[in-house]
Amino acid sequence: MSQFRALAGVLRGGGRQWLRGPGGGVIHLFGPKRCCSSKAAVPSAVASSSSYVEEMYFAWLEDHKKVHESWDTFFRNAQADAPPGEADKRRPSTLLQGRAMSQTPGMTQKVVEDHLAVHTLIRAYQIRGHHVAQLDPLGILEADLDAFVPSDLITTLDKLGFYGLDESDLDKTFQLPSTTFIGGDQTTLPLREIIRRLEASYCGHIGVEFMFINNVEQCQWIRHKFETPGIMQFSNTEKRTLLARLIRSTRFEDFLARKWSSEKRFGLEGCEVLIPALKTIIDKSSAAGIENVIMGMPHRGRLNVLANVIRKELDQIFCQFDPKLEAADEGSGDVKYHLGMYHERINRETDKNITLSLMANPSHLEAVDPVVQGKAKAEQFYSGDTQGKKVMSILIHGDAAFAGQGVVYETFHLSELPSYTTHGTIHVVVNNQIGFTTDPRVARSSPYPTDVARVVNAPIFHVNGDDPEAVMYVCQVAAKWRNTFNKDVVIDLVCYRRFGHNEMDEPMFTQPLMYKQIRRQEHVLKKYSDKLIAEGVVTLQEFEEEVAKYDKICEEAYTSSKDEKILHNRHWLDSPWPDFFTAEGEPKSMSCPPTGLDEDMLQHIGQTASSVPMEDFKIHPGVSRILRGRADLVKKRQLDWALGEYMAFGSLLKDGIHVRLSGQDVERGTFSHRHHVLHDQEVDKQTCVPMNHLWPNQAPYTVCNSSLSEYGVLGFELGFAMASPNALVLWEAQFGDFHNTAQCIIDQFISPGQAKWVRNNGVVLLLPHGMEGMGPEHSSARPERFLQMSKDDPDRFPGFSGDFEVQQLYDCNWIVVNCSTPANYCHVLRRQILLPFRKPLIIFTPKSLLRHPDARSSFDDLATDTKFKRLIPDEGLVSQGPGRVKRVIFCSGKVYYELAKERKQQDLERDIAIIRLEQISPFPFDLVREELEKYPSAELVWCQEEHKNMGYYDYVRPRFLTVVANKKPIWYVGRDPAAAPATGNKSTHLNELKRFLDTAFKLNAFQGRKF
Ligand SMILES: Cc1ncc(C[n+]2csc(CCOP(=O)(O)OP(=O)(O)O)c2C)c(N)n1
Ligand SMILES: [Mg+2]
Repeated sequence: MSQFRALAGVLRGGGRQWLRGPGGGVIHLFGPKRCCSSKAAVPSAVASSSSYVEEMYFAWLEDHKKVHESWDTFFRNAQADAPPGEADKRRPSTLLQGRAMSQTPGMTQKVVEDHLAVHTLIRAYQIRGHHVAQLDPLGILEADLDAFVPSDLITTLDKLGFYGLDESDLDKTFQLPSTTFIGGDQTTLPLREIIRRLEASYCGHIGVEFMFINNVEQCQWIRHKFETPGIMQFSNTEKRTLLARLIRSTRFEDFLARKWSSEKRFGLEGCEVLIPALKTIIDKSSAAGIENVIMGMPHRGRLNVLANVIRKELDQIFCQFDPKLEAADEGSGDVKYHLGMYHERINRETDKNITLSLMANPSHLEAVDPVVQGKAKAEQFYSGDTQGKKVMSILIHGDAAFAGQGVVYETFHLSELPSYTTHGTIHVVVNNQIGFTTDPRVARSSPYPTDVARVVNAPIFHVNGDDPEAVMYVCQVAAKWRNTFNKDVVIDLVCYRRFGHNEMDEPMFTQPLMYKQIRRQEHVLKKYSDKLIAEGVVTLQEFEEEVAKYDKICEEAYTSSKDEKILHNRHWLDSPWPDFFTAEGEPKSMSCPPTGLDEDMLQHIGQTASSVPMEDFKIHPGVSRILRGRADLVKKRQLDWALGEYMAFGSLLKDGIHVRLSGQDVERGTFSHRHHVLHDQEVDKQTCVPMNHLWPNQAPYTVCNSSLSEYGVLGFELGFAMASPNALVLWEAQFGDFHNTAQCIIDQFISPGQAKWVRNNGVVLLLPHGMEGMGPEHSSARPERFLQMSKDDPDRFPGFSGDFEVQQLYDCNWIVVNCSTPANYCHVLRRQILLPFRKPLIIFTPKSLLRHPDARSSFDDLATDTKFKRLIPDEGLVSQGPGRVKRVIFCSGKVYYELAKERKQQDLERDIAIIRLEQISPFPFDLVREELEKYPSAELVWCQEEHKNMGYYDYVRPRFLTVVANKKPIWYVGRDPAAAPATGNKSTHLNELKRFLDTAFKLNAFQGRKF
């Protein structure tokens, strides 16, 4: 780098010389105007010589005076020499071939070559300049992990030889290509100046990585923003604002450190510039029309962002440090640097209203990324912001996490998908060049932590965090980029971490040299205030007054925080639903209306589901057959699974409830049963979604095939469901087995979300589940895992007054169901919306039952006064003599049909009752008790098709025992314990099934056994 700086001096010196053209005169080929027009953009800087000559030729054709007289002579000669008829042709290649060159061979060749060399050199800086940019404030590490200097950057004079140039060429003047803006309004520059300006644009405190972008207009836009001479200018007012923001950022951390020296806060020291950076992004976005910004960020600097960007009241933040304060409202709460926030205010710079929210997040780094995107998408959707002009998202990342966590990649891949795009996210990486104790050289294989963003052609602006003005500039450009192209952009704030990972950590154990340098490092606030004082922008006194003013604000807030008697978790909500709850944030009732539907509605939805509501639309004969099958069912007043789902969605849409179904291949349905999107067989991309043709003024139905991601997409849908309670948002796994690649979203957000962050979320997970001999990875949605995380007490019969069902649902953390009939599936989806609160709903959905002739419901099961059955009693022959029943088998899901068939075959329909548990959690204690009272002398069996250590058994067993007060055993019938969820061998599968069905109906199977 020092070599490089020395060279800069050499380049700046030297007298003026001009490069002579072929005729000996000064080359002056083009007019002054260079713009982003497509014409200007056509030739690339490393074009072949013919394209360069073409560029000049076309200029010459426009006006002979536009090019140097030597080129004028050259083209005149060539034209005169051309055979009749060729001289007028617009392509000069034939014209020039051989003949023209021979007119002025040596000179022309040299001019062309030197110009090409300079073009190539300019392009080299545009591509690789960032590798030598001065990005590290500490000056010890290379931001790209590599001290290697690209051989095509002129960091020493001898490297001019790479281009066939030498020192003597430095003062020659070169025509600038249309792919650079370094000339400003000059079209030619001496090579010395070209290199100097390229260095200033690409090798200073900003490193711009963008040449991989495959869109010429976008590249030109960026070049213009970073190459135009003098473009990075700030007024004194802007500089003072920047200083004031830096003061707040710095003094906030100082204040916390002073008051709570032994508390973890994951301070921002070393990257204080993050606060003015975010504020600049928000100011510029607000000026561009953005009204709502949704942000996600990790631990580092979060309290500072809450205080100084979102503007959470300081006393509310400070009281989070008081260990004695108890929470006033529900939930277990979360640590202070995870809490979310929502705030509407006036943006001081633009005087416009702006809503800022910071999403609550778990410790799991980057997990919040897709959640933020989902919420942003929903806010855009509900405000009719189809282009992302009003709502945008900002994601803040740590360098190690951004490079290491796969969900970052999954989230990037959603960024341009029609049903998932948020029309451009601004990513800010707090690149403190360390992850906890790990050096970046062992934390990633890519040069920069930001390389993952290249997959979506997002420009990446690396910037030295100790140059606040450079940071501001980059943020302005990023905001303009996002609001111009509606595409993602990344700002890599290269900074350092002044202390340990948290305030208790000793960084010298692992990074001794880095931390010796950090100790010597002057604070950015000191550097910048000195600079502004030296420039006369502020006086020392003004600076000190500004500092004192903010310190006073902090002190006063600290004093008032002492008056707080109680913590309000609700004050930290990132997504309030004011109209859905009472003013106190409570549900407006504690009951749920019946979820049935009237006959007309069932008929109408059924008919739409069986038809193609568009003219001249040719569907596939196979789909025709399916629709005809549906029509037949509707005529018979029957429902299969697909129709049950149709009834739920269609009826909710009528009531203005938006329904969004997302997941892999959901439009058709993995099992080809759904067909919510019809494809015209003759017109490409012509589709029809009958669900959107149901009612006038209905709510929109969104059904969207997702990318092949679980973690990213489930996170996204969870975020989507946060924006409004008036939407049914469903994510379907291709097979339930695959949900575990999204386990983090389930464990960290869905199960404990309300407890940690007091927010409701009604997201629905559809998880195809069932042992059908398909092997270990297409069988189990792992019910045991969901049930283990359900919080209802196994040992206590809940003593609710009022509506038991609703109270119990209100009390739980999520609802887990396995419906055995289409009608019950429809009811549970409708109940999800008709409830006066929202809880996540996990549904184990069937595969073979989708088409099972017995797994059908009648319209009567959906009649107006019907509702979801948490448990389906046995209404068959056993009901004629319940006292005589010898065994009651409880089960859930598809196994019911296997049990019922076997019982019939064995003629045991009067002796054995089969009862279906449809809602497994919260456990329907009340209904189970009712059932058990019906069959006083029967023995109790739990039967499941899953292995004993899986499925529902561990969950239901203690709860059954609670119902019977431990006076009776509940025997297990099902597969033996196993490591894999299912066998891959079909005959083993069938043998297992036969074995446990035999046990289920062997009346003496448990005789003599102790419990
Ligand atoms: C998914 C996940 N894995 C591991 C951790 C533990 N952890 C907490 S902070 C941290 C380092 C993060 O480094 P970086 O992303 O650079 O952020 P910084 O702390 O440097 O700001 C790690 C590994 C975590 N929180 N989440
Ligand atoms: Mg880091």
